[in-house]
Amino acid sequence: MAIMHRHVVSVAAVVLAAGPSLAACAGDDGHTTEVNCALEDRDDEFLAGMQKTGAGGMTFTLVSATPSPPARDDNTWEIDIATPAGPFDGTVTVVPFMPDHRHGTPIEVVVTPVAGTLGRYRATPINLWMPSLWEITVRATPTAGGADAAIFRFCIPG
Ligand SMILES: [Cu+2]
Repeated sequence: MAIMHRHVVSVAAVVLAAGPSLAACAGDDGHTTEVNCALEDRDDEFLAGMQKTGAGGMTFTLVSATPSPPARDDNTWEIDIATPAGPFDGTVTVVPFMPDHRHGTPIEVVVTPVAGTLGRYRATPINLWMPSLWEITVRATPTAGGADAAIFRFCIPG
């Protein structure tokens, strides 16, 4: 019961903060029931060092996640990005999105290069504020050439 109550409060807070565009989320997707991630088969199994390859051939390695595995509310990730030619250098964005609810989070993820390790980026806060499936899109745009992206999918229990 305590979990349900806390959840309703957090939904209301975000709806108030973000305006009416998120209002539909609170009523139509069963948020008051507990999310059982064991029943979710679209998510990735988190593993430090897990890697995805974008359509353009860049690799995106989730070097570390804090907390581990990814959990509700604020997360910090370190991501290594490489092109076939070597470590990536350019602009990186990280955007969380809930595909079933069609919304993200009002808190922008700040992405900064990690000093001393070419191609490594720290992303924080990745604010996964609601239980259920999240898609976290990591997009890398080089100073020259085409952008590439990878999507990490995690189910947040609650
Ligand atoms: Cu949602």
